[in-house]
Amino acid sequence: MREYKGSEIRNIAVVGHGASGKTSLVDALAFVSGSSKRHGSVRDGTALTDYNPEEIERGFSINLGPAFAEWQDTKINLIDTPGFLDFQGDAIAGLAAADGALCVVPATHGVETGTERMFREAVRRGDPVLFVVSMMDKEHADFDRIYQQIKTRLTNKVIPVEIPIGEGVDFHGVINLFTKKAHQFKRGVKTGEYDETEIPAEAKDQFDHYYNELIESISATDDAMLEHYLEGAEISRDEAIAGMKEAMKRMELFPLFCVSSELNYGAQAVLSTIVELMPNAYEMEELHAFKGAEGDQTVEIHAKDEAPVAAHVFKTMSEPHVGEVTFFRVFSGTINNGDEVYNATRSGAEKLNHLSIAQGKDRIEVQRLHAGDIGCIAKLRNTHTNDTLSTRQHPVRLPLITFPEVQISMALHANNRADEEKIGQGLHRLHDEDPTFEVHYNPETHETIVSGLGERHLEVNLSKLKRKFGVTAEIAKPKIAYRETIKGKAEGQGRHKKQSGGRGQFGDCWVRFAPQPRGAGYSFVDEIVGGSIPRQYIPAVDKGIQEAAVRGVLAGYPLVDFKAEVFDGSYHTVDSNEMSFKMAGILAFKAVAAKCKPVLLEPLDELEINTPDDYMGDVLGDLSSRRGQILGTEPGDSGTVIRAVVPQAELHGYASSIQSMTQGRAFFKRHFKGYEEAPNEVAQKVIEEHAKEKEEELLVH
Ligand SMILES: Nc1nc2c(ncn2[C@@H]2O[C@H](COP(=O)(O)OP(=O)(O)OP(=O)(O)O)[C@@H](O)[C@H]2O)c(=O)[nH]1
Ligand SMILES: [Mg+2]
Repeated sequence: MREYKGSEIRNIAVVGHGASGKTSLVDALAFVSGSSKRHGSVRDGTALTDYNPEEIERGFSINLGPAFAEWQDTKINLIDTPGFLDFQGDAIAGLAAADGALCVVPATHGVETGTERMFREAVRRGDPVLFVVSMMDKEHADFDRIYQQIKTRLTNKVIPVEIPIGEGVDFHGVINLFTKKAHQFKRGVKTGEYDETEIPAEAKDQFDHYYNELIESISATDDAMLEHYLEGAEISRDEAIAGMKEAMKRMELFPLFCVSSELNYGAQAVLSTIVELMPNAYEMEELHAFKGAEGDQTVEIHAKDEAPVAAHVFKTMSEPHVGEVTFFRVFSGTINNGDEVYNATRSGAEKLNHLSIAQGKDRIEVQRLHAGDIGCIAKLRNTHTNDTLSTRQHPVRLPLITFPEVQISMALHANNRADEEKIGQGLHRLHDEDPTFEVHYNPETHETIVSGLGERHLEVNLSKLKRKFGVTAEIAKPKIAYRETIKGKAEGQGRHKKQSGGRGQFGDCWVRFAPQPRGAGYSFVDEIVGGSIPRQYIPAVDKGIQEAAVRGVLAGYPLVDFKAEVFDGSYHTVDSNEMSFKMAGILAFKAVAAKCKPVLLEPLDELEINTPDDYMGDVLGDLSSRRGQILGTEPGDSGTVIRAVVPQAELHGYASSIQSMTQGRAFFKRHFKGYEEAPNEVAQKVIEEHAKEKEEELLVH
């Protein structure tokens, strides 16, 4: 393969709703260009970019998939992205590595929530977007309907540049409005070959209609051209294309194309359009002027071969036998095979042996990557997603990709206790590979908690854990980390006396407990006067109280936010020791805490929910059925933002329930807010459950 300069490269992320035909389109584009030798299919498990066993088994994309198509002296880097919400992290990462997006909308289902979300994300980044209506060969395919839908639901700046000849089973050609030519595909062959013809007579009216609309739209984005047009002058093809390209960069126009990836119809036209209309990596600089950090200084990053190297890691994937593969986008400088680079994020050197580019699962070694290109490398020592590779002289850190926040959490239990360590390592590796998959240990409930974007996301990670690390685990509803506290004051005695043969044990203390404000924790005050307890034993009383407090008095949960004062006691010159005073502390806790009106505290989360207004009523109603307290509502980007505080115990399954309530259009962030007293009926239930568990434990032992 020859070397490509930034001006000869296009970096394109392929985005859209789940099952919209993205993977099939990438396969078709790479195939018709000749860069991929085989026309793969998602259905057969042979698609170029769905090569992971988890993807083949399920028939949808999970990881972003790298591919390329060499076309018209240009290398088009294609990043296939997953459409399902659960794997959105990789779609965001794919966009971050690209300079523009193909937004795929199926001719049958049209615009869905995933289309909307990814289109908005691309626009938010300032990327030019090209719409592709996919699956034109399918029954009920309807180009016009999809065009209107995109117009009303996504943007009224969408404009067809290509129109189909025939639809559904009759789909057999496309008319390009710029070239004013038709491509009539050869029936019975699936390689996308066509005859270029004049516009067929039966399509003339349709052509005229769309052609005028296109030229009018382009002219409207440029004053000089508009004047020209209004004077009745002919707008040339080159003028129209140049105008379109500029308008796309400013997001004033979004062209629309149509294809059938199954038949490879229309794929060549999409490739040519990417070359012609999408900005190259150098041109993108004016749009995505990048800044990085060198120490505390902000530095500009230029897409220039002679500038210092700065490459951003947008994905890592670990595979058995291969190790970790790191995917990066070169934002500036030139990288040569064998170069040593510096990971400024982790302050470590890395050697780039076997510098490669990826075509699906295959890696092709290259000698050099120029500014603007995308590459990959296996077996780096310590480099992870979101790190920047640069040089020791200019240790730059590029801005981080902001990944979506986790939506659900579950407890993970190893099927086999002996596997626990391996599972821990595996989970951390999976997190490195996918930052939206998080792992932490909850010391209060003694559970390993895995969090992600949805149930499917966690399920897939369990499969990866099994395949890559050979260990199995199950997930279950996580335990709630309740706590206890006291509402009243009381005092009492803890007296420990034991006489068993030789030397005895004796410790005796009087303590007073009082509530402290929420979050204040525990404090201990020594009020002993006159040495009724010798100095050296007082810390033991404190220790005893703290140890007993961990197990609470109501339901076995830690008792928090109280003050303990030790104000009297007695001792024995021979039998007293630290151990006996610790026991006295434990006994004092049990005696006194129970008298201080103990109550159960439950953990609460604060939610920030973004919902389209149509679903406001449902979302609010549901929150109140979950004992939610609404803090306020305000207008948001796409509807209303609701802020609410909801007990964690009521939030299990919230992510899926809000998805189904709002047809996947709402999203939320959730973070721990604090503890509050649980209502009586909730507390009673928890206390009863604890009593039952204890009883069962006693029966077992
Ligand atoms: N008839 C027909 N079927 C298609 C076409 N494109 C895709 N399909 C089928 O539609 C289904 C979904 O296609 P994919 O390419 O996997 O869609 P995707 O957008 O990558 O889906 P996710 O990875 O889940 O986001 C598969 O069964 C494809 O075989 C097409 O042009 N014509
Ligand atoms: Mg896919």
